Parts: sequence; C-alpha cells; structure tokens
Amino acid sequence: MRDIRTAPFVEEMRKTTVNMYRLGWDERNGGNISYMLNEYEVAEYLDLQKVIRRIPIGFEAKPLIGKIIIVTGTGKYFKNVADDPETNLGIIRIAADGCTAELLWGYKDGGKFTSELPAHLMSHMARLSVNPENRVVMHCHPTYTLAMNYVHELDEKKFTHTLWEMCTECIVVFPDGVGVLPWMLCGTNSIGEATAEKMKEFRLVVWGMHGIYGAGKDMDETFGLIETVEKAAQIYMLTAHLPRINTIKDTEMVELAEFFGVDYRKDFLNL
Ligand code: 2HA
Ligand code: ZN
Repeated sequence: MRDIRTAPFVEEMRKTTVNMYRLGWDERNGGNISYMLNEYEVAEYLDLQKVIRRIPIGFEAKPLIGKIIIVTGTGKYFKNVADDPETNLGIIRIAADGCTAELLWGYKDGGKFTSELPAHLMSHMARLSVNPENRVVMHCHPTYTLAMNYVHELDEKKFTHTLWEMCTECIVVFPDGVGVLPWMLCGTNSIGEATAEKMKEFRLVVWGMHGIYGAGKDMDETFGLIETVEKAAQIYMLTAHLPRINTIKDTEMVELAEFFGVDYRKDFLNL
C-alpha cells in the first residue's frame, strides 16, 4: 500500500486550499471542497474494506451510494490543510443505505466533514445528472464577488450580464451564467436543495451575501470558474463608482460566444 499523503488527489487538495487561502477567499474555517475519486485511485493507498467510523449525513444521497469523496473537515481552516491533511481532510464513502458516510481516512482528531455536506452532495447529484464527468464542488468567500453582492441586484440575469461585461473571457468561461440565491441560512438541507436546483442549470451559484459555489470536472476547471467570476467582480468593484465610458457590447459578446463555439444563455443578453 502506498503512502496516502503522496497521493495526487491529496496533493491537489493541499495545493488548492493553500491557493484559495492565499487569495483571501477562505478566512478562518470559511469554504469547503469535495472531490469525487475513482475507486481504483484510492485502492492504491487505502484498504477499502477498512471503515474507521460511520457518520450519519442527515439526508438520503441514494445516487451517490458507493462513491468515494475527499472532503474538507468541519471547523477546519484551509490555511492548515497543507501541513496536516489527515486532520483537516477526510475520505468518505457513501454507504449502501445512502444516509451514512463511511470514513476511510482522515478527520484524525475525531472530526467530521464540512457542515455544508448537504449542499455539496446534492450539488454533485445535480451536476452528475447533467454531466457525468463532474467531480468537484467548491465553496468559498471570494472578496470582490461578495462585495458585489452588496451593491448589485441579486438577479441572476443582471448579475451574470454585469460579470460578462467586465472581462472579455467571461462569456466564454461561463456561458451558462451564474445562478443566484438570496441570503439563506447555511449548513442546512434547504440551502443544499436550493443550490442543487440551481446546479442543474449553472456550474456557478452565488449564495447571496455569503459566497459562491462552483462545480466542474476537475480542480482546475472548478477553480478557474470561481477565479474568473472573482476577477470580473473585482473589475466591477474597481469601476462601479466611476463614470462608465466604455463597455463590451452585447453584440460583441455574441461574437465571442460564436467564435469560441460556446452555448451561452441568450436570454441573459439584451439583444
Ligand atoms: O464551512 O463556509 O458556509 C464554512 C463555510 C460555511
Ligand atoms: Zn461559506
């Protein structure tokens, strides 16, 4: 059995959490990541028969039975993941009842997965139903995106449109737009259900005045989606109070989308 601390998926979790922490997106225990792994990847490092603990997940995730997921721990700081992955991360498998997580590795101090597990697992289910390649769900509190939540209408068409206007690449990177939820109590099944409903349509969902969720086929795609929204929000926040002289026009966005061959939300433009 190989040393799990050297596994590429643990390495990816370490690098990504460090990166997000340094960008200021994950203060204190803010943010969480869940990354679905292939059984064969994990079997090189862990005895899959050996369950350390069984932890109830608080809802039924039948479509995910047997799936193995590496998830950040509740109350844990992204800042600390790289130095001590075994305490700050865990690898769980959804048990045959669909309601229990079997801990295969991690949460060494007796901890458990993020309080946002419902939003993560429900989002995985929603994304997998539209894209079987989806493996990553990421949540964080990016500064400018959050700032924008306080000064911009929380309407998904208007919010997406403003972001698309802020960087030429935006409509190409997230042509499906950004879903927006109003402020809701976090850590609950209800916010999980609302997020998952949006995730059937969008790979990005803003949690009003809280943060953002991203989903993608790998860590780079998911990180890149959030990073691009955050960049656009930064440009918006740097310019929103200044007279606007130039803008990317809707007709130019169509040009971009057509040139790069992306299927974009036409109803989010004003043509
Ligand atoms: O787990 O970000 O939404 C910390 C959070 C809650
Ligand atoms: Zn949060």
